[in-house]
Amino acid sequence: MFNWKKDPHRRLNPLTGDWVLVSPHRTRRPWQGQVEPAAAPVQPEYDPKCYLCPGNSRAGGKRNPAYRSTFVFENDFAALKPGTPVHASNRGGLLIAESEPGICRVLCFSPKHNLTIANMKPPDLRKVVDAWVGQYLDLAANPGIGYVQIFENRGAMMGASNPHPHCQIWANRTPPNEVAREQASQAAWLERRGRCLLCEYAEIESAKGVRVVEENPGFLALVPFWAVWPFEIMLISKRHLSAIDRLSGAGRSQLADILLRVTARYDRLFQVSFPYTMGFHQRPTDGAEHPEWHLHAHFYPPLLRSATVRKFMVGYEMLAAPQRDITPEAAAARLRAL
Ligand code: H2U
Ligand code: ZN
Repeated sequence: MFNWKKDPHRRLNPLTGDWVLVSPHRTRRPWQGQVEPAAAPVQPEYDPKCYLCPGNSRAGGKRNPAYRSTFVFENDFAALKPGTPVHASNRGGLLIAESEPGICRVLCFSPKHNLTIANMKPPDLRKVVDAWVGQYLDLAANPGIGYVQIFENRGAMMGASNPHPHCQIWANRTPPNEVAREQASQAAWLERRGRCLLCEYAEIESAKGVRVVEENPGFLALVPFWAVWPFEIMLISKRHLSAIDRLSGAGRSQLADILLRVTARYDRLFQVSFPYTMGFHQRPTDGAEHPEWHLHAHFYPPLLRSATVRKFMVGYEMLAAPQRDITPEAAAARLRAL
């Protein structure tokens, strides 16, 4: 008899079409590999050397205003530039390239250098949600922008260049790979079943409850059935909304609330400020209605079994398929129990 808790199996991610290998019996193997530094140093509320603190000079030479809430600026080292000349080339169907215009911004969540989402006040985090909506709409109004990716790299382990609470916004012409794959899956599902993929998925998870970690009237936070990262979490809007601009005032506060709950749980898991990459997936900004799109966010945290042992995506994962040991159900149970 097949046992989900013990027997190796693979699970399908219906959003991307990828399979993940689940090997629950491997959790007991010893670890003699790399160990991460235990805890980041305690930060001051204001750091005179921080590029993002109010009133300080940035690396590009510009000076930040004495901001008191959120603050947005154009990334001084933008990966995408608005005036990129048009170009497309194709050699034999193998060497294919095209120019990619876009805009990159940085959004500081708070003037306080030592905060993280997990310890912000709900009304202050609501202002961050309002800023995300404002940026989404502002960038969407640009006819050259087809997709707006909002993401936060939290913690040095995830490559964040600075502990000051902030996120990045990269907006470009073409929906990027992950978004394009999710869009194709959601569109095909809607076409085939006449319903939204994530609406149906959220119903299944709500009814079962085994992978749900947190919820409020607007959002469900769960470890997806197909999670790759050990403590991966997906936030799903309970209502069918294509993007954050469709959230009501209450919906924006519910988003702030679920973000606080999830990040606070993460911080309690290994008693450290939990590193992760988080970002929203939502309706492309090409002007179409996109009924297939269902607003959601992914949290991809690297920690595996303690504050100092992280998951590496190498070896089999680079060459073949992602793999996990602890089951998504076990991960959800641990997060729920905190
Ligand atoms: P990350 O911590 O996720 O790397 O985001 C910080 C961004 O801030 C990064 O993209 C930008 C970097 O280019 N930045 C500036 O635009 N100006 C600065 O003075 C420092 C950092
Ligand atoms: Zn700072």
